[in-house]
Amino acid sequence: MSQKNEFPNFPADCKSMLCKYLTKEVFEELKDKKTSNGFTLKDAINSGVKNIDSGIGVYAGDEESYTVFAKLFDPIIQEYHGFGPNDSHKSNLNPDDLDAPNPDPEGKYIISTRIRVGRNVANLPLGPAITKDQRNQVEQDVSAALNNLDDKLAGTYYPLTGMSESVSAQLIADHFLFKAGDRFLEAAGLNRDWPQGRGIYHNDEKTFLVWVNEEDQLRIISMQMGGDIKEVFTRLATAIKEIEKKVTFSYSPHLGYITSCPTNLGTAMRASVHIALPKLAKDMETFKAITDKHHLQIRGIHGEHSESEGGVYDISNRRRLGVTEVQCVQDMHDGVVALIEKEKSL
Ligand code: ADP
Ligand code: CIR
Repeated sequence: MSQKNEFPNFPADCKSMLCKYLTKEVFEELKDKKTSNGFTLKDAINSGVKNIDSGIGVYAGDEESYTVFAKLFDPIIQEYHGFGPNDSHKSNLNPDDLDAPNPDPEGKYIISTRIRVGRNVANLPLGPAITKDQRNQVEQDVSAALNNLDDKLAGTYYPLTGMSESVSAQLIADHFLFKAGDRFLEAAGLNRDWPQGRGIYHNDEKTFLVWVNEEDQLRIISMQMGGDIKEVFTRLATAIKEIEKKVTFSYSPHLGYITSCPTNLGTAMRASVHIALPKLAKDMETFKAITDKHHLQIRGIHGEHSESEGGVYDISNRRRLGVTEVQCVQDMHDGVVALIEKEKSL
């Protein structure tokens, strides 16, 4: 990183929200500010400065970053979530409020369903500003809490340190584990001291998993083959409640669950299916019209910034803040029903 605290030069074709909203005026106003954890504007924007193909390009080092650097974060939050500085967030994790019968009971289109939430521990910096000791303490406390879970959530915590290359490669290929060396996270300071302090907890069936100290301190995940969205949501809601008995999460009435990336604020929930839509894939305009209408995002099948393979896509809710968890999953369900209907008609 350049040592100078100068306005970054973005190329003319840069499309990130960072280059859109970091005007010279905003830069001048924020460039010498820091949070009480010492997190600066330069730290917050480094990922988008180093990766000019970022969609967003900014990360928070702590909850305070969202107020100290509000002139930059607020317009990004407004554009991504449609959520203003005076709006407030509300949470609803009650599966009884979800109307989501399996959109594909014959299993012709939906390969698998996954719902995750991000969580961070209250009163600690977020990953981009956390110290090594704090990160290791989070790992200790969270793995101890997880090792207390029982019944269908009972499982084992596997630290990344000491995990063989072949085991981690298989877990990544099977969509269970986060990948190493992500350049967006690297530039955000989220890969410091890798692999120490990181790991994955899962039950035997690998239907309930928790990532520890990746982009957020916890990513709580429920997943299974097929399209039973309600079962996946119910398992997730139960797991969150159990973990909350032992760990207090960072939550604000305005921004909901606090996360390092502003796209994850609020519910911090991404509910997705891996779905085969080979015919619709040949008409991306129609495909995108349906996903836009239902507030959905299209990713490739190896996660963010990956490509589709064989007409299989990762379809998930886009909005996470100012809508409840039930609404996030409802968005995904209703959009998937519409996508399958269209695919059938082609
Ligand atoms: P995140 O879900 O935390 O936003 P990614 O987009 O990188 O992060 O996805 C993480 C992993 O989860 C990737 O391996 C991705 O393929 C996998 N994944 C996402 N949705 C599904 C799904 N519905 N079924 C199976 N694997 C999935
Ligand atoms: C980027 O800006 O592309 C990365 N920092 C990831 C942003 C989060 N992704 C998203 O759209 N949900």
